[in-house]
Amino acid sequence: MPRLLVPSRRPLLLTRRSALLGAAALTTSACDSARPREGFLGAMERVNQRLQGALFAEDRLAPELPPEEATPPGDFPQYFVSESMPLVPQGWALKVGGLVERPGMLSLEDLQRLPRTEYRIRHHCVEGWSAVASWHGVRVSDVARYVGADPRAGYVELRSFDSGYWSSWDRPSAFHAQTILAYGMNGQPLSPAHGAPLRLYSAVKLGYKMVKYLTEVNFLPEPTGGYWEERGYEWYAGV
Ligand SMILES: Nc1nc2c(c(=O)[nH]1)N[C@H]1C(S)=C(S)[C@@H](COP(=O)(O)O)O[C@H]1N2
Ligand SMILES: [Mo]
Repeated sequence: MPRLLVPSRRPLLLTRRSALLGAAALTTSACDSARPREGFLGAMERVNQRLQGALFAEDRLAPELPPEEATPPGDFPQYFVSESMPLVPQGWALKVGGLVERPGMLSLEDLQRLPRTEYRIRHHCVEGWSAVASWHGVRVSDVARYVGADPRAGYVELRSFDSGYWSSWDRPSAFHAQTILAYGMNGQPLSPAHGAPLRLYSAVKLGYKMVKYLTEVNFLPEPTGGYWEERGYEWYAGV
């Protein structure tokens, strides 16, 4: 069972996307889906990926929100599948691999030396809640350039130390200007509840695509699945 801590005062926003994507999810608890498993990238998923991918505008930025819109930090829901708070493994560093010229381990300091990007936007969980915070970190596209990711790597896979949580993304979404490996939230270092030491954050996908507690990023020629994606949730999951 996924954990959703701090359930108080969470805004139940039924957005168009959650109405479309979350119908099944909303009838069950949390991100647990009653939707029959279609298998990863089944026929419907492929059609969906093509349609949504074709509609995706690489240069379109999600509107940034003013500080007044921020959800009080304690009210921002904290959501992870582990039974207890996932704690940072000793000697943590991010493993970067796949089709890259310079595979290897990047420490938090290495990542923090790369250009910093920060924005305040609204988060949309498929379950129906949304919340606003500012996030800072390094763009996936900047990391890709740093390690020399091959243009044939059309997909990016992200893995976590939280009960094997993971996801994979199409390259245009992963390389969007508002998709970052975040090491901070609301001007502070990431808290354990929100994915310390490093998580994915983005303006262009639903919450479950933003892998927290990162351990590994792989630039791959093929899409792989994901934790919720293998449990019936949509793979593309654009907002
Ligand atoms: N490792 C990991 N990442 C995860 C999850 C998780 O359970 N484990 N939950 C996802 C879901 S469903 C959402 S909505 C967001 C929640 O992020 P938050 O806890 O910072 O609000 O994280 C996503 N990333
Ligand atoms: Mo979510």
